[in-house]
Amino acid sequence: MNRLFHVPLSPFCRKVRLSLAEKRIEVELVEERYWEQDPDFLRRNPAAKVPVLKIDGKIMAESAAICEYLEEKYPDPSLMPRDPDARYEVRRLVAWFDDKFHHEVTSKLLYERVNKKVMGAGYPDSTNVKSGAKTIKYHLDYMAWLLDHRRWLAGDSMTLADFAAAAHLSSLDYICDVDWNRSEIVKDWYAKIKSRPAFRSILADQVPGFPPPAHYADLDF
Ligand SMILES: N[C@@H](CCC(=O)N[C@@H](CS)C(=O)NCC(=O)O)C(=O)O
Repeated sequence: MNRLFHVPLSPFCRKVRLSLAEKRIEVELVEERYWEQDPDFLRRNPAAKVPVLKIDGKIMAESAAICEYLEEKYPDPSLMPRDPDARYEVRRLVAWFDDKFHHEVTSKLLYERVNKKVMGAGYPDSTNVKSGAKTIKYHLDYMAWLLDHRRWLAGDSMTLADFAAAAHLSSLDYICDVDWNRSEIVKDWYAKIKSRPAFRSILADQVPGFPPPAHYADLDF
């Protein structure tokens, strides 16, 4: 049986879950409290990070490498275009969300508000929270600009770039940190991606002590 060691609100784990589900690859989800540094977990991934995927008799880490492996091994349905320029744009945007957005927004909001409490690592740092809340506006505006020119973030078909963005935004939406009224075009994009069957398991996530807001799982939010 394939297994994904994950934590529910991790955007990197969510990106892999979305790719697996879109490709209809069945997987057992195993919650891994990575901060407890379980020796079995460290053996699976000495980098001590989730996601870790056990598939095809192998153990894999690093969400970008995992998603590219899934794309090459299970190409249908495809989440990468064929054309090199279009592939470049997908990779650029995946990096945008997993590096820049993560550093400027996700780590400032989600990690401060949720991870610190779950790990017993103290109270949120209000300077970080303020900075994340301010910077997400710029990112939503950038997404709106992209979607003004394209049907999906990286072009005319849905790709890994959309899953990377949706993984971060859905984790932040779980704690009510996305202002969907800022841009109708971004809201429409999220409604489209949220209604895909691949999104179901993410919408069913529950983190003890952090109930999601009512709109989180609502397709008509
Ligand atoms: N580049 C890694 C990042 C994964 C990552 O940072 N995961 C977080 C959870 S959201 C984690 O495991 N952090 C533990 C740590 O940094 O020690 C990937 O894409 O898989």
